[in-house]
Amino acid sequence: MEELVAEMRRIFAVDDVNVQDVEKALNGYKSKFVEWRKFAHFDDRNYTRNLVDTGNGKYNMILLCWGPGMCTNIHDHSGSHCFVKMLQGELLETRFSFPPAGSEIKPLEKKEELRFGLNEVTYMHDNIGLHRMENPSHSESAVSLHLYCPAYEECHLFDQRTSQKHISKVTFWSQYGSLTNKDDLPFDPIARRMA
Ligand code: CSS
Ligand code: FE2
Repeated sequence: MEELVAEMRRIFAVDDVNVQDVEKALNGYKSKFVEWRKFAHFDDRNYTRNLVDTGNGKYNMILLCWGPGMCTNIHDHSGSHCFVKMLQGELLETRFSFPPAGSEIKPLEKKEELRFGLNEVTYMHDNIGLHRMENPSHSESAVSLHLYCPAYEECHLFDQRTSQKHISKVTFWSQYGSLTNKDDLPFDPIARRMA
């Protein structure tokens, strides 16, 4: 994991990110529990985001911990590249078309469903569309490593039935292995809604 972070910092030292280089580095990493367990903090109510590295301001590397059945709302990625590497368990991704700006009230168009298992890597971008990620297991947890570049603090959540959107803040359950002070997390239950 430390080597992976060092490799990412090398890749991102240049100005233009090469998506293939990032995918190759993530594919090359084989998940080892002892290497990432210090970042893996679960919550009973929601999936959690645990900040691993900010890459000198070039990206956010985040470990996501998913209890059985937990899922995101349908969301965009604020124009950033989004890479996902599976470290444990399985995730189901449902992709939707990005609705045109100022679009009328109608359901989002579902495009495809994809499943990712241990050590698999996937890539997402607003150019491809929107997605929902979920842990489809009723009994097993899942852990995934996400890399977003550039890092972003807000994204949009979309209502599947109406295509209407609203802004949501990206908050961290822990940072560099230490739990975030709960006073620093938004109290507003709407702001706490996860992407
Ligand atoms: N972007 C989502 C995770 S799925 S890529 C989030 O930050 O909650
Ligand atoms: Fe996402």
